[in-house]
Amino acid sequence: MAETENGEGLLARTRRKLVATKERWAREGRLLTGRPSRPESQRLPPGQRQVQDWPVLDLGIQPDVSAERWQLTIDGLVENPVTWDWVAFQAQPVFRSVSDIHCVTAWSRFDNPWEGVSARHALAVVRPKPEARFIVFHSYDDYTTNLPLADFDAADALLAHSWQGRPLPREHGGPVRAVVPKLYFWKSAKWLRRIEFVAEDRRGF
Ligand SMILES: Nc1nc2c(c(=O)[nH]1)N[C@H]1C(S)=C(S)[C@@H](COP(=O)(O)O)O[C@H]1N2
Ligand SMILES: [Mo]
Repeated sequence: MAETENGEGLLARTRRKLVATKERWAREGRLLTGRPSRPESQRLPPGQRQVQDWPVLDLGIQPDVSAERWQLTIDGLVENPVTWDWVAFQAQPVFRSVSDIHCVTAWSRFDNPWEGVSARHALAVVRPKPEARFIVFHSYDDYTTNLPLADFDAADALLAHSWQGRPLPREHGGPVRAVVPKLYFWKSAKWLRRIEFVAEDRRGF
């Protein structure tokens, strides 16, 4: 592989650029909205445009994680850390919910039917310790994002493997992504690999 003068490989350089992009999105998102939560008063928040298609937003790296190779670890400040492979994940109770997507780049998509494992079931399994206040999603493309545990602990939040009755396509985060409808979509990590419970807020993307 081509190396630059300082020995940094092409892949590392690409990744660094992509990470900078994501950090910029996160800053812009904060500027736009002030906070990751979207206003709950109107179905279409101010400045948002409703779309019928489903735009793809990521770093341009869409990791090819087959269901056979995929694993999700839920750990950190929990009583019962778990690692679920595909078979174990599928053995959890089935959960379905329909919710709207709001991206800080100003598009919204209404009525998305999701299927997967509910956030509340995952929480019941791992049992967060009292000092756990935030969670960090870690993804297979090295994306990380942090959110208050209270926002994940919502009746409509889930770890989704299907959308509109079909397996979640790779570009939208398959095999499994987080869906936290209460927050803008950049908090809904695609290609989910790990959910870490932490005491303090941490800068993610
Ligand atoms: N792993 C990972 N998750 C991610 C992202 C990403 O780049 N990597 N982008 C975020 C952003 S900014 C948005 S708007 C949504 C986009 O999801 P979509 O491509 O399925 O529309 O995923 C979020 N989750
Ligand atoms: Mo986004």
